[in-house]
Parts: sequence; structure tokens; C-alpha cells
Amino acid sequence: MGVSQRRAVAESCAFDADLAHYWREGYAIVRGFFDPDEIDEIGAALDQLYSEGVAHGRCFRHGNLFYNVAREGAGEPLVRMVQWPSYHQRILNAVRLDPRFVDLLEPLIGRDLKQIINQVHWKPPGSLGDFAWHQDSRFRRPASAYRNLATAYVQTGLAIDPHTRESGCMRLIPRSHLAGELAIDSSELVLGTAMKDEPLQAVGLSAGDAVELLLEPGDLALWSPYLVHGSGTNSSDHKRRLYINGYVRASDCDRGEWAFRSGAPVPFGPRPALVHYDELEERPEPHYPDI
Ligand SMILES: O=C(O)CCC(=O)C(=O)O
Repeated sequence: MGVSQRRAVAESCAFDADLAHYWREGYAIVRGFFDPDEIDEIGAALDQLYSEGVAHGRCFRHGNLFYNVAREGAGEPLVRMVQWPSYHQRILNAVRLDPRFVDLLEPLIGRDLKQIINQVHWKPPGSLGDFAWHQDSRFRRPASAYRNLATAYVQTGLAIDPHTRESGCMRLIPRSHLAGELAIDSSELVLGTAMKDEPLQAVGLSAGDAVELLLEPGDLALWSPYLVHGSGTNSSDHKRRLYINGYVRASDCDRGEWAFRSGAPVPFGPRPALVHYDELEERPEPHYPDI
């Protein structure tokens, strides 16, 4: 697809067609997955989470729960991301276990699902919120613990605010997932690094082929772990929040928290499961990491 064919992703297909679209293009959109009242409630929970991050004033970890807090000058700390807020935020925990997720995902990855991502991204207007071009497969390490990425893993993102070009919506390269893992330069961090053309060109892709993931509050996007994507700065006058939950067919993953067994939600157990924080056993206590 060339530049002239670039199109916004605003026109999504009906639910059935979305799944075919997911396999073919590497992503799909479900419009109005959560309703406006629910989104208001989730938004309020996210604002509470954000205030907690500001109060920490720097990165904070307690087990898998992690606040990524940056400072830009002398202003208020910037909470860029929180991982696993559901351990202590009831409303966000209810969202990740909502039966709508398993109903949606069953035809893709079945009814026995673990969760490897539970994460919120904030982009306040004008802030350091960029995500460099990447595939999520880059973060599935050790590789031996995450099997059959193409067919067993689905990332979902629930829009809490409008996602537009101005607010720094995600940009996706359709069909890039079909190539599997690409050697995209990973020498820089993804979060906080602007999308550049060179790393894409080096693997035979072009930013000109990207589509914009335009979402209204309540819309849900699904994307493949191999889909190349990124996002830019929020130059709108409102914040842009995205609530991400990543699910996997349980038999294909040695890590992660259970989310659904035979389609029924599974609450957290008494101890957190190993996901991405490798020092969970050695350093589970609350602390401010040196990063
Ligand atoms: O929040 C965004 O704009 C980017 C999300 C993303 O790239 C990811 O979660 O992998």
C-alpha cells in the first residue's frame, strides 16, 4: 500500500469481519466495546492512579505493580505508564476480567486465557509520550516462555479519550505481522523515543504505509504481537489514555496471571505470578528503583 492509499482506520467492519481483518491486516477495532458510563468510571479510576504516580514523584515498584514516572523540568511529575494497576484498583481489575473479553477472544485464542499485560498509558498534552516503531514480540522474553506468538497472543487497547492524529494515536503498519519477528533496531527504549523512518526502512517497511488508529472513548483495538506500530506526541488540548490488556492462550505461556479458565474469570491468587519482573522473588517489596 502506497502513500496515496493511506487511510485512517476510522471505518471498522462489523464484529465478524473484524476477526478476519485481524488475521489479514494484523489488527481490528471493535467500536463501543464499553459504554460511555463505564468509560467515565474507568476514567475516574485512572485519574486516581495518575495522582498516586504524581505523589510518588518518581518510578515506583511493588511486585509487578510499576509506576513509570518521568520529570520534565521543574513541573509536575509525568506518569507515563502504570503496569498491573489491577492488583489494587478494583474497577480496572473488573475490566480485565470482563466476560466481553473472553467472548471476543475465544474465536482467536480460546477460553483458557492468561494475561501478560495489564497497563495504562497516559499522554498529557505536549508531553514525552512517544513510542518508537516496534513489535510487542520484542518484550516477550525469555522467548522460551512465550510460544506461538502469532496465533496465541492478542493485545487489546481500550480508548478512554479520543485517539486522533493530534492526540498521538497509535500508527500501525498493516500486514507487517505476516513477516514474524523483524530485526527492528532495539538499541533505544521504545517509550519516550520518537518514531523514525530509518529503522523501518532497514527492515523493508515504510512509514508511508502506516494507518492511524482512530478511536473514540469505549472503542477497543486488537493487534498482533508481530504488528509493527508506534505513536507520536499529543499535540491536542486533552489527555490521551489507553488501557491495555494482553491475553494469551494459557497453554502457550509459562508466565502471566490467569484471566479466564473455561471462560470464567479467575481472580488474582494470594501471590503475584511471574510476568515480566524477573526479580519478583528476590525483591517483591515496595521500592523506588534506580532507573
Ligand atoms: O499507547 C500508545 O500509543 C502505544 C502503545 C504501544 O505501542 C504498545 O503498547 O505496544
